[in-house]
Amino acid sequence: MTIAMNHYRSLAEADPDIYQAIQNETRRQHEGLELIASENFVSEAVLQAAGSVFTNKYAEGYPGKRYYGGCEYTDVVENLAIARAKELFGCEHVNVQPHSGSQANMSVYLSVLNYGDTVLGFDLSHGGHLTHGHPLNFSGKSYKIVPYGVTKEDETIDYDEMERLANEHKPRLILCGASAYSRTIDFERIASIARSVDALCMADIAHIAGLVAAGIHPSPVPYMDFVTTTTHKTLRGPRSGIVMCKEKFAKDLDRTVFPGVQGGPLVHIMAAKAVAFKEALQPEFVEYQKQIVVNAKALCQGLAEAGFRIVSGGTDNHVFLVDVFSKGLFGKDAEKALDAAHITVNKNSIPFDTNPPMKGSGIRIGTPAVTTRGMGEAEMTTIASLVAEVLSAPQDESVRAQVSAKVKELTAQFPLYPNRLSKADVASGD
Ligand code: DSN
Repeated sequence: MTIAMNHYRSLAEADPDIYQAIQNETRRQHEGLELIASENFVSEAVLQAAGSVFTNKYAEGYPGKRYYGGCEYTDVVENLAIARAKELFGCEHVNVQPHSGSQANMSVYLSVLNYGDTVLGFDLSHGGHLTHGHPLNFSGKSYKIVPYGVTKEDETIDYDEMERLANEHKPRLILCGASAYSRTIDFERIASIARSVDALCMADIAHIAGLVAAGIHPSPVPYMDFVTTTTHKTLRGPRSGIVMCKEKFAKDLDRTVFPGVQGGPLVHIMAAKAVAFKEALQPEFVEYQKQIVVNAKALCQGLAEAGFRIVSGGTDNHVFLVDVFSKGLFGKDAEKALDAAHITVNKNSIPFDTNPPMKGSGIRIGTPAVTTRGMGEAEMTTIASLVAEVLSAPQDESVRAQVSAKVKELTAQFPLYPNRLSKADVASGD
């Protein structure tokens, strides 16, 4: 009896340490300015689905073909996630089981490549991703990676060089997509380069998936053999991934995701993905994505006016890189100073960086999270001046304290998770 009773205690009662950490994190998210380009704030509905009893369920297999009983409601969830993702992106086939973007990418590679095959991938130090061939990642260890990058002149993707490399190396796969690239990607051109050398092509749209879904960035889906994405960045779903592909690759892809790469899917997270896809199909989502870009341009312009060099001179999407080393600062120190003022960014290498990645010459700034809170261009101008104030005196604790107070004032006007926040306030004793 006691065992069963204890099982249903609230988190606050059962584990005050973890409860307190969650409350503190709720407050941290509310009180700070979140400018990490890959982060966002999911809706209450997505949070509820992610925290649901589906976490209890094993469901290896696919709808209608499971290795476990009791999957009737899991099938409802997975079928809805599939149908909604197809409607959202207009893809022929989608697998909604990958736990993450890395596993989504791994599933594509393992379904069409042999170890040692040649792959063209966007250089991490020019804005690419770890799983697109970094030497320390499984991708770089498993395949012969030929990196392409951006031009020195305008810091945009060097498509001519990509074409030259494709002709020289005859890759089996050309990868595109980025983690720190602020310009529109010409997916059609990349796919045509791939076709010209008989290579397959894959776009990883983790960062821009929301923009693509809303029609703000051209979609790679008509052109690419595979499109992968995480679901938690601009798409504003739970932390997870999906893979889309042309029908002819569907069977191999599904077999690679399960049982090739993963065991049981995270059904609670598939449920949360389904909820996020439904949200992304609403007209408000298009408005939200438009505002993300308007905000990024405004914030970028504010920082340029404050004298910072912006990589490639601006942004077409949700993210941009600020070359803080042009003002004598390492990205690492800029990140630390801003963190102390409750403005969260991440240090980032810039193309042709002369500093090591752990120091970095840049910081990466993105607007998905602040836009979710309802902030607009006026707030972006304010944020630009707050960032500039901190970075003009990065060691000055009084500046940090002043900016921190202004950040708190600003964020108080845009409450985040109000239902959860009041509990967080009570828990902190404020
Ligand atoms: N680590 C992610 C980012 O911050 O962009 C990419 O997976």
